[in-house]
Amino acid sequence: MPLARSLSITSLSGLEEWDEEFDLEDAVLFEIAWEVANKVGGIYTVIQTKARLTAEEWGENYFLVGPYVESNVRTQVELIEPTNPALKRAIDKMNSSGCKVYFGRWLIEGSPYVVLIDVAFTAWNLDKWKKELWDNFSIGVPWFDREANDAVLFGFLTAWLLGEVAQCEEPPHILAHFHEWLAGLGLALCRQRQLPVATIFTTHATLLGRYLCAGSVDFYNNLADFNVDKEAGDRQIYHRYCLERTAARCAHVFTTVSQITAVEAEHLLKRKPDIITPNGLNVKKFSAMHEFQNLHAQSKNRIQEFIRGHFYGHLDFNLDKCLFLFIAGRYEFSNKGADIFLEALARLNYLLRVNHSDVTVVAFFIMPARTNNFNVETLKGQAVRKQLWDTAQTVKERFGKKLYESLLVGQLPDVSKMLDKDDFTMMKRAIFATQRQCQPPICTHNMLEDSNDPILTCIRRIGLFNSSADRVKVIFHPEFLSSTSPLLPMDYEEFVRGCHLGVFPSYYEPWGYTPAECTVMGIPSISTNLSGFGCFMEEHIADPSAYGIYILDRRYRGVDESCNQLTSYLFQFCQQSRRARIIQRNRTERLSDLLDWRYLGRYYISARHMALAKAFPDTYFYQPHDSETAQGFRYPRPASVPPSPSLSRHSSPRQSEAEEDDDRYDEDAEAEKDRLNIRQPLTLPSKKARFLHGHCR
Ligand code: U2F
Ligand code: UDP
Ligand code: G6P
Repeated sequence: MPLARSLSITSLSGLEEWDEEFDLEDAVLFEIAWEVANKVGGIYTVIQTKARLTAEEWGENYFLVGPYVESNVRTQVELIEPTNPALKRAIDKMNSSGCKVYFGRWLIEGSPYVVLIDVAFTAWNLDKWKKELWDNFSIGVPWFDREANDAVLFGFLTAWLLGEVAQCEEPPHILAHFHEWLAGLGLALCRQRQLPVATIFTTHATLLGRYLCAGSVDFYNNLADFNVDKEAGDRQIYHRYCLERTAARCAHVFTTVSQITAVEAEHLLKRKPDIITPNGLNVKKFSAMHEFQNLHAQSKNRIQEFIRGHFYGHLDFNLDKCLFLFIAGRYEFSNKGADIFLEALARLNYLLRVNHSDVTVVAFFIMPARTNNFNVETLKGQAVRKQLWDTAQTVKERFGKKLYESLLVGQLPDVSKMLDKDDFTMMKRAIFATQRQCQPPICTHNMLEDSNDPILTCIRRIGLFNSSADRVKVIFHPEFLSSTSPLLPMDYEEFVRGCHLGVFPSYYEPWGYTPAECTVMGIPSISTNLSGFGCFMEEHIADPSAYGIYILDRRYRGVDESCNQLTSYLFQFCQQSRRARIIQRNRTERLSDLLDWRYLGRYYISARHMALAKAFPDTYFYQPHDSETAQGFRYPRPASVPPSPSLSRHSSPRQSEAEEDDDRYDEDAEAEKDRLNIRQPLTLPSKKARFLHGHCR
């Protein structure tokens, strides 16, 4: 078996470093998820961004296992012969027994190996396997639940694969990390068949939690009291719930993505997670320190171009004083907080109007819904803008030619003759084309369920119709963004960079990648203390809002109060000067290291060590770091923010206006000062693992 490389992290400016070396020789890691090379949602982001670090740590001994989806494989995977002899034998054996299992390299950073299983090809086993599931676990899966059927097939096939690897001569120590209920059955089968496999189960949300929150249940106050079997049964997800609960209960190590989901799991899945494994990102650092600010300016220009087209004929606001806000993600209207965002926008509109503000806010809603493609009015907007641009270019060329000819004969041009009648006719025609009878549209697409769509219904109720008196305009883009779109040709990352603030006031959010992505791009965001991300940031930053991390209280306040708090955050944000926004973005971006897998990956490492030690106690020994209360860190209040508690409430950079006028104020010096301060640790339940190989307890 080739040697795995060990991990050594030394370059996380200011953060506690992890530089322990440990020996992973003789162990192989399988990471199993339905979203391996298959984008469905947030779990894909977890696996895809973490791959580079895990591949660095495990080298040739790291294998991701997922479903074979032809369209994905064609664009993302290079199929090759299996590199590992034990795995090659296992795959060959399965393929000669009527399965289709592929091996390749996933073409992402870290190029990890992937084993992709065609579940449909073995669907003829479904009834047999379902019977086995019923006989051994008493879980009955109904025929009509396609996703659960896939989970059964995927589960039996992954357990088969691991069983084959375990049967080879001189088998390695196998560690298998399963993500989410769709992959969970493979774990339960490994345990039931008593395979020599160390298992980890990570849940990214609980099924019941998601369903209960989407209804009108007071979730967090009743967590301990739900009759879980009945609630699952009422929602016709009892079998899925059983698969999830079985995996959580059977795992050697059970983890969730945040503390808030840990509490949820304890009550709904009846097992307290052994460790929290927060979600990280693969943070790219630019060599020029403020490059991300330039990218913001570039992307913002492109969004402004779109706005010019969208609001043609109604461009009565100053684009230079226009702020772009957005919410994005799964279309779960109340779970994602789109409901209170809209309500807060209506209140903000009122505040900006009565205060005669010259700021205009454009709020984007990027949430995929069922549509019939772009609507004509929106496409026309971009066509009109293009036509005006072309007209201006034509006139400019003709103007330029006359100017040139005049200079050639040594004369200054007669300005009154530079534009002739034809030019004016052309320009008048172009201006006439910008006349519009209707308001600029709210929605960019033809919605299939227009009359009962929750966002559109709410907009109708609160009356935000993009009228010229409104200081808050709304654009609903019910499709994920793409750089090939004829309307807004930008990918999601470019779009986020061009915006000023991400707004994610979620009610149910186990982690929430969207605000984390904003942070590493240096874009401030609003999240809540009911989201894994919000709680994590609250725990690690003394004054989050000073860093552009606004955390809404949805835990201890009623909806109306939370909405007022959101409105006041938005209003405060609108009052910031450009200089203040630039300083704030710098501070936000400084938090990137905290969200980097190079830092957060250590929790996965601990979970793996814990599992190996539990499954193979004669070989591996796990001991948490010296003291149980291992010290972590906390980002201090930025050096330039006054430390007085009375001021800390509004500690956005606006409060530091004195510094804005102060020539001596130096952001880079502030950054350095903060980095040094970080070295003074406060609290964090971080357990640094000491991991010994080859020693018995
Ligand atoms: C959790 O998020 P999930 O990804 O597990 O959420 P799901 O509901 O299972 O997946 C829904 C995904 O489907 C995608 C969209 C969603 O993320 O990207 N989608 C789509 O591609 N097209 C559509 O038309 C509609 C939806 C959890 F909830 C998060 O808080 C965590 O951050 C995440 C990772 O741990 O896991
Ligand atoms: N996203 C995307 N394109 C878009 C909007 C969002 O790819 O146009 C991605 C975004 O980058 C994030 C994911 O969708 O990674 C949403 O993840 P999050 O954890 O916020 O919520 P989930 O939908 O997984 O519950
Ligand atoms: C970045 C650019 C600046 C630009 C600013 C606009 O910092 O480097 O050149 O002026 O963005 O900021 P704003 O918040 O107004 O979009």
